[in-house]
Amino acid sequence: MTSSPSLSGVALATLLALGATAADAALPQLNGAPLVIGHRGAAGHLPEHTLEGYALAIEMGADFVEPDLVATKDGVLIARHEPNLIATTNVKDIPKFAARQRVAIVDGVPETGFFASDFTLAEIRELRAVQAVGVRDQGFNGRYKIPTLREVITLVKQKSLAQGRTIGIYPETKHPTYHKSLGLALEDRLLDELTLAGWNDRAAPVFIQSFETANLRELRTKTKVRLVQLVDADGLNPDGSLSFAAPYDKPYDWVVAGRPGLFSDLVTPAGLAEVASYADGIGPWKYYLQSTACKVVVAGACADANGDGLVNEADRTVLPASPVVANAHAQGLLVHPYTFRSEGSRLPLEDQGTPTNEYQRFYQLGVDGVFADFPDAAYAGRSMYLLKAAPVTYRRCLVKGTGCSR
Ligand SMILES: [Ca+2]
Repeated sequence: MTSSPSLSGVALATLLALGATAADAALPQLNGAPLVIGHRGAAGHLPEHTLEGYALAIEMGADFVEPDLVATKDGVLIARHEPNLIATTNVKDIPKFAARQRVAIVDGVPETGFFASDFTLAEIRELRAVQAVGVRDQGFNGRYKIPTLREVITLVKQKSLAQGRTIGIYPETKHPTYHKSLGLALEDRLLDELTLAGWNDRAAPVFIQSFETANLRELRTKTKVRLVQLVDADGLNPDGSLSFAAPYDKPYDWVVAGRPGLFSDLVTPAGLAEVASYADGIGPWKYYLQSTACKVVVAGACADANGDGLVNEADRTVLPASPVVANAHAQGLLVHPYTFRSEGSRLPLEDQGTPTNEYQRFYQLGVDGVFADFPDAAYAGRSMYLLKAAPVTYRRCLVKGTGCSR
């Protein structure tokens, strides 16, 4: 199940036996072991938002898989990260769709491409997914279809039965204001699908997430499904402070409503109290919880500290953790940061190119789940964390991936 060489059956049994001699300490999580959330499926391994990617994430131990949602011209919810299909499908290579290319304004930003709302579901069925990240395996391009939300739910239910554990979905309403402006509002469509699945209730294995606030408030009046407020930023400054530039500076509904402020306002104690009035958790960019700073700064920018000729996250050093996890937990809010990626260029110096080190670092901060492009690494990191923190209590979670939450 895991890719970790250190978790062989013998080692696992030995550690479990050792752990059984000591009382388990309580975990810093709000509700049991942290969740492994397959980000866009298993986007590090297979093209994002495909049934094959979601299935792989589940086979790698993911507790939840994450379909981002956009609407087709005929109002069907499909799994895509962007309304613009150009980067994640082969649409630009299909001559019959060439005339569909145009400029659209998404959250105030003009984009050129092919937009889901210009395609019927029947036309979407003709497209195939591609790996959007150039350094990742391009060998699966052109093989897999673009799934509907309904197909994702069907897959997850089949996999839950087959694996004997409950696997959930973590749908994100993408650009809610934009979709409303097109007459393709996502919220009721999503709730209709959840109702059809028997999953429109508090106990459903579902979290709904959004970077906007107004649509979460609207959803709170319509459903008891758990809601998560995403908290974005634009980037990281050399000193580890977050930068804020449009369109990643604030929820787009705030722009429309003329509300001042930044995403960071949502993770102050007052902001968290506000979020707790309509949501069950936050999904912050991980640097809100523990940031990184340049090891060497030259002319106001990060320099190549590790001497590999590149300047990236591996040239940054981990800073002390912020109080955001504790403050969110004090409001009863779950904390599910994003996005964890296994490439060495994405890991700061202290993690030494080993993704399980980063996961353990965040699990030890008390995060309640992680959005992982490589769910196998998130699962392996969780096993290592639980073996140290609570091997007896979470034995079933360690061995079978069940009973991870209390
Ligand atoms: Ca470097």
